[in-house]
Amino acid sequence: MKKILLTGALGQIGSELTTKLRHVYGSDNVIATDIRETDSAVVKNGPFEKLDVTDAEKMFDIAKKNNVDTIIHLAALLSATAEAKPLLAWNLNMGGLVNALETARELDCQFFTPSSIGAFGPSTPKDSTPQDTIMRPTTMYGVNKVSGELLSDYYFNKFGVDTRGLRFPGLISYETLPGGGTTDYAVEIYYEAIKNNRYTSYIGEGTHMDMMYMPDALNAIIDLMEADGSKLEHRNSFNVSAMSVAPEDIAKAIQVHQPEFTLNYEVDPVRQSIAESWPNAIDSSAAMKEWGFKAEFDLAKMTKDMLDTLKNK
Ligand code: VAH
Repeated sequence: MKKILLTGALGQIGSELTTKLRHVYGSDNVIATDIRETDSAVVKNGPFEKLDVTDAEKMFDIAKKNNVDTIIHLAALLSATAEAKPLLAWNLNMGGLVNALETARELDCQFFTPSSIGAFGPSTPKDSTPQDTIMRPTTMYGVNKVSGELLSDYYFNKFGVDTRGLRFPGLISYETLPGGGTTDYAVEIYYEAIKNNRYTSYIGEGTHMDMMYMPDALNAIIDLMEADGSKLEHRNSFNVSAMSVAPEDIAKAIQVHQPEFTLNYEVDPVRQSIAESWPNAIDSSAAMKEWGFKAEFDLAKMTKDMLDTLKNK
């Protein structure tokens, strides 16, 4: 990666990945784009352009003008929003992806887009979910993600585009709040712990999902993109996870620091049913074997860092 075009740069992953990539590759070598513009560091600290990813011509023009060699395509609607607006999700998630893949093909760029544990469905083995297994998601987001994996593999096999992807778990971070996800509760709980020392979870007790702290997610993207492609047996997309937790597990980790913290539940049936269609815990061994994936943060270490940082924020 030398010159990178990033879409969805103001989102939960994009806002931190843009800053990290600018540190690693140089600010002028990371062109951040998003459909909106704010006065954030992403916009102020390096090249930024407004881009609606359904505008193929503008995406191509920005990529060509900046002579990029890498496209990191993050712009997408997340699971809960996609379930509420399925046709918009299909048009944006798939239309944007096709435009990004076509731009990568025409300009010979390396390509990354995230998949998700949402690409799995109720018939997928729920524990130690294998890298290669049945994938019949029952959500629009899952249909988008599994289609995106197949399309990205197609562009590699048919056109030789160096496509790579990660099936992300829920991502926990303190810079930018996620929007419209099913796992957002795992971010909200830390903000509420600081503000009110209590949280009401919309995901029910005992509902396990894979999670990962944002620093590990950012390192995984860079490590995968810098990995020797000849050693990759898989491409789109690798299972990666750092922990499998239920809401009560996070609450217990918070109570180590805030013993009075309380958790209660008001389950949202839509997001609960999405969560229940996903695995409890996936197997990351292919990523570990093929490009050395390793998560540094477990639940205890992440919780301490989240609480310490949010207290000072
Ligand atoms: C969502 N945060 O909740 C995203 C992610 C695995 C979950 O894909 O939709």
